[in-house]
Parts: sequence; C-alpha cells; structure tokens
Amino acid sequence: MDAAGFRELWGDFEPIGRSPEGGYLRYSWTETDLECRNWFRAQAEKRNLEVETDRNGNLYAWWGDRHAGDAVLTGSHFDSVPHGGAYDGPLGIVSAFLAVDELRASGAKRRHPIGIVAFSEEEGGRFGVPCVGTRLMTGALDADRARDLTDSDGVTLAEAMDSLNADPSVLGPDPERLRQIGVFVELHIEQGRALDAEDAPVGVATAIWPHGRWRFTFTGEANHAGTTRLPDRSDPMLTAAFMILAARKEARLAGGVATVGRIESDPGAANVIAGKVHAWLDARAPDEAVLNAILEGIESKVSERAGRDGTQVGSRAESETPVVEFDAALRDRIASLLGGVPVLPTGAGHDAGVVSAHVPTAMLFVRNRTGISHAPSETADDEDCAAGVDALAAVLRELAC
Ligand code: HGY
Ligand code: MN
Ligand code: MN
Repeated sequence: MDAAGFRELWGDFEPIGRSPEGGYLRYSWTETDLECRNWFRAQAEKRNLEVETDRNGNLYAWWGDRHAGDAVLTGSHFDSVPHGGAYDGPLGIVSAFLAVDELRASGAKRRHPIGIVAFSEEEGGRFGVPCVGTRLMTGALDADRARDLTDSDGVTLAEAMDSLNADPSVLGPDPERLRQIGVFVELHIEQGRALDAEDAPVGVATAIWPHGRWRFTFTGEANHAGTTRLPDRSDPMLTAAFMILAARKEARLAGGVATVGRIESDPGAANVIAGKVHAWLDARAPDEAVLNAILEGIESKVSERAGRDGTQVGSRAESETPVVEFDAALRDRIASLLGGVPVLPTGAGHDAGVVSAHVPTAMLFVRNRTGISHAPSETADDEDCAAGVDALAAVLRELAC
C-alpha cells in the first residue's frame, strides 16, 4: 500500500461527521452514524463481502462464511468523542478494507473467514458508557441498563436505536457469535507519542491500563448569589472544584492520570449558588494498586472538604475496566512477523480490551507524531497509515490464510 492508495479511500470517508466547529461529531444512532454505516455497506458491497448487523448494532462485512468458525475479525469503531479527531476508530475500519484488498490482490487463499467490524458506541460520547456494543455482546453490560442510557437531551439508547429502525429489544449477550471468532485484531491510531520516540510507524499493544469513569454528585443549598453571606453558604461548586484539584494531585503523587472533563451545575445560573453539581472523573493508572490509591485519596480528601463546605458528596461508577494484558503469544508472534516492531501499553480504552476477555486479541498502533487524540488536531501521516495497512494485511495473512 502506498500513501496515495491509503489517501484515496481515507479521503472518501473522512468528511463524514466533520463539525463546522472543528473535529467530528460522530454519535451513535444518529443520521451521521447512518451515513457511516451506509459508507461501510457500500465498501463491503463493492468487495462482495456479506454485510450483517448483530443484535447489539455492531456492523460486519464478511469474506467467507462466519458460521465456519475460527474467524479472523478486524475493525474498530466509527463514533467519536465530541469534536474528536478523524482517526480514532475509523482508521481501523478503513485500514481493514484496504488490508482485505491487499490480500485479494496478492491471490491469498483464506483458510478462515475474515470479518471487518464497526463496533457501536465505543466512546460513550452520546450515552456515557464506553464500548457499549462489545460490552453488550460479551455480557459485560446489562441490556436493560443499556436500553435506559440517556444522552444529554434525555433520549434513551432504545429510542435512538428505534429512530434508525434498529430493534433495542434484542440487545444482549451473543455467545454464539463470540464462539465463531477465533481472533480479533484492532488497528488504531496511537494516542500518545511512544512510536514517534522510537521512530516507528507501527507498533503492537501489550496492555491497556486499568481505568474507569465515575460520576460525582455534590449537593448543597441553592441560594441567591448576591444576598447570601459567605458563612451561610453550602456551595457544592467549592467541593467540586476541590475534587478536581485533588484528583490531579492524587494522580501525580501516585503515578497515574486523572481528568475531569465534564461538569454540570444545577440550576446552572450565574446569579444562583448551585444546589447540585455533577462532575465526571476519568482515572487511569499503570496498575490496579495505583488506580485504587488515586481513588481512595480523592474520596477521603473530598469527604473531609465536604464537611467543611456543608455539602454532601456521592459517586457512582459509570464504567470500570480492569487491566487488559493482551494475549502474549499472539502479541509476540505479530511483533516478530512485523520485523520486531515496538510493543507498548496504552492508557486508552478500546473494544479490543473488552473482546480480549473472550477471544485472543491483539492491537496494532499507527504512529501519531503529536500524540494528540480526542481533539480536532489528531492526525497521522498517510505514509504511516499505509504502513499500518501493510502490517494489518500481513497479520491477516498470517492468521487467516
Ligand atoms: O477513552 C478512551 O480511552 C477511548 O478512546 N475510548
Ligand atoms: Mn477514543
Ligand atoms: Mn478509539
């Protein structure tokens, strides 16, 4: 694959979901999602691949009959975070179509079915829980909870699926499908600069850091911003602000990362002391002990602060992901097949992390020279993306032909 060949198909997909305010708004079960699904379907039909959607809204294109079992599945997700980058997710899907093209052009003979997949709602950008499509398929997310997930407009996942003529009543575990998959390989833009530091266009994942998403609720007393004396206030915004700073400090001290990127104040008026504040904590660490140290540090310091503020604090886990160690034999086999490319962990969550608990799974990373992701300026060189396609084609040949 050369850069021009990659750019041709990439350029065909890239405009879908681009926001005039920058980055991409590719939310699941929206008209933009439908555009992505239609693009996928057209690419599959052009290649005479059989298209099907599973009960959880994950979309597949099959080269060979998946019922034969031991399928080699590759792909990623279309959905983005709000104003996210172009590559996070779609790169793995576009590269999968191009890798299949390469295999066919070389006359490769398949021993196993090869599938390309677009998993649904990986980011949780619309419904707040990441990897919905894979967590439902593997039974890691309860179907009733999923149906009731709501977006910022109060639209439930069930209603959103209905709006695109998908049936939410059949959401749930899909063990028969999992049994048909022999191995899953996800290609993804690196969300960091490790490959750039090693001057390598492609790498192989070793692990995904343990991480989670917690919704904090701070409760105080709504009151007038101008007439309420300071000693008389129970202002939850103070406790929330303290939590945000405490999270950063605890993460720094423990050796992990912690972020509060979303905060909502109720009633949210400039001249009203908030009655309630919701803040979402995203915390990640190289291992569970460090992650727990961060969480315990935050919890203890914030509850002490709430006592001083006269507020109450509650928190609820929205998603928790234990450390993922990818299949070591598969990892080493792929790394040596690709000529000894770097192997590296990641702090980013992926569908591959969810699937890996059920199916031998590997991830390929494509160099991201700035390391920036989840932001409009996320980018990768066409040459590196083409190298990623070649690497994926070599892996598919090794595993399926
Ligand atoms: O948030 C993550 O780690 C991933 O990009 N969904
Ligand atoms: Mn992402
Ligand atoms: Mn992703």
